[in-house]
Amino acid sequence: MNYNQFGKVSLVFSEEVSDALGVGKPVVALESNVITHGLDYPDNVVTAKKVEEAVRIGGSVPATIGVENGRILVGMNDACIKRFASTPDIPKVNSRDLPIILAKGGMGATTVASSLVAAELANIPFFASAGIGGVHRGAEKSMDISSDLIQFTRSKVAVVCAGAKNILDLGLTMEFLETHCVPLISYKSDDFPAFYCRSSGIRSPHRLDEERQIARAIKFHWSLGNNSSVLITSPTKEEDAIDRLEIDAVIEKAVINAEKDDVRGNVLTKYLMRAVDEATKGRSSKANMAVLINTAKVAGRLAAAYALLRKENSTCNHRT
Ligand code: PSU
Ligand code: MN
Repeated sequence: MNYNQFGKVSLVFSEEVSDALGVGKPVVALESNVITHGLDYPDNVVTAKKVEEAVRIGGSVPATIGVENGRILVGMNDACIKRFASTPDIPKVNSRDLPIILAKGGMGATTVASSLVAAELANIPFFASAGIGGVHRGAEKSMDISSDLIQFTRSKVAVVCAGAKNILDLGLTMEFLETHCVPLISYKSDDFPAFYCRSSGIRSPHRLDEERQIARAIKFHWSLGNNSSVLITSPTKEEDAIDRLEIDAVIEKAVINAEKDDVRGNVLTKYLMRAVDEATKGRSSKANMAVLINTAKVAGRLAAAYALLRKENSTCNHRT
């Protein structure tokens, strides 16, 4: 072991991401847990590439995050995405697990939480994930609150998502965000979305319809001295959405079954998502893909708007 490197985190940038960061082009970080645990092979490869393409269409460069050989990858090429998508048993790595995986020198699929840690280290202020983790139903007893939420209170990264799946307690999830002063902005919608449902039925605290205004709000949050995230939600398109009542009934059954089967801890999220996929006979996986792609496109646009604002501001400051 090279002790000169003791405890030093290695970030391995893809060429595309490194070039983009070098010239100040907007970059959007993406998680890899959705590739390894959210979808099956080979759908996961196809989807991961479509998500990356959607970020590019939005005007930014995608940087899929993962851990390989104890190093943090910032940006994956096609071969790398395929490796993550097809290697069995890559562990799900949240912020708690990250230092241990780095010490072991292994592979790891990063959740929203650990991807934010990596994005911040890599100086990438934008991240996209269709569905964030949140407060689980029954959390008053289980205390199962996703570390994604805790990480939002610690990482200066703007997070674009389609809300969270209704497998969670979305009301409590929003309460948590408010308590911890994490701004929540809903883009072009009044309500907090619930992944493939355009509305969770819960009103969002803020709606903004202009990308530039969202970019300004993000900048203000950090100018005010906050070292935390800003959450931006964007609902899936009307034609791709699933009716909330239909999904709610399925989820309620899945939650009861999870309790019966004694499923808890970090495997619960996957268990519930799979149960919904099965009950809707693949309809939800199709809707799933649409949400992932739409969120990535919106994130690409918002990151571009933010980068433009930052550039204008720095040229303006030079002149004065
Ligand atoms: N929600 C989804 N799809 C996902 C996840 C959440 O709709 O794939 C994944 C993400 O990687 C998220 C993680 O960061 O689950 C949260 O897991 P937990 O609830 O164990 O913190
Ligand atoms: Mn959990």
